[in-house]
Amino acid sequence: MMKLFYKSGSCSLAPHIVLKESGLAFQTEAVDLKSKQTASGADYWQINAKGYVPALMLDSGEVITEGPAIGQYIADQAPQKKLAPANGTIERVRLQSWLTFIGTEMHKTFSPRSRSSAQKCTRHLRRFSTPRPRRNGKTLRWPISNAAWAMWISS
Ligand SMILES: N[C@@H](CCC(=O)N[C@@H](CS)C(=O)NCC(=O)O)C(=O)O
Repeated sequence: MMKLFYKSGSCSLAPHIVLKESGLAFQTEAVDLKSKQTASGADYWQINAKGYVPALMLDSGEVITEGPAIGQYIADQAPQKKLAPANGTIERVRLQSWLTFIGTEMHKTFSPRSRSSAQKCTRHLRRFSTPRPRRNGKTLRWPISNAAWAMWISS
């Protein structure tokens, strides 16, 4: 069974949400980011040499790191849930573009410390999204996938 290594209140929430939404079977194991020990006493450096969460261990023992890669891997395991657009489509590239933007331009340089600042940032991020015409004539912002939102909200 897949196992997500996580820390509460951190960006590992994003793949955790994607796992829940996927309906796939998974386990979780908390990581103490100070001591780099997992809840079962394992040395986290041996699991993820980068020392940070999230990390996803597959049945094979292989470990995937980096939230955007983990989220998309999970989404691809449950295509019927439509958590991410299909690989090779322009929509998928748009998701990857947002995830890269969030991961590289925002996550490390800026962390909202309160709900109100997170909401402010979410409004700001919405303004970046591309407006699309709707059938009823109203304008709809291009929907950023749940995974991208989850990544943002939990960063
Ligand atoms: N590039 C990584 C960043 C992961 C990251 O920054 N994780 C933080 C929590 S949000 C962490 O574990 N920090 C502890 C540390 O770096 O020691 C990703 O997107 O998954």
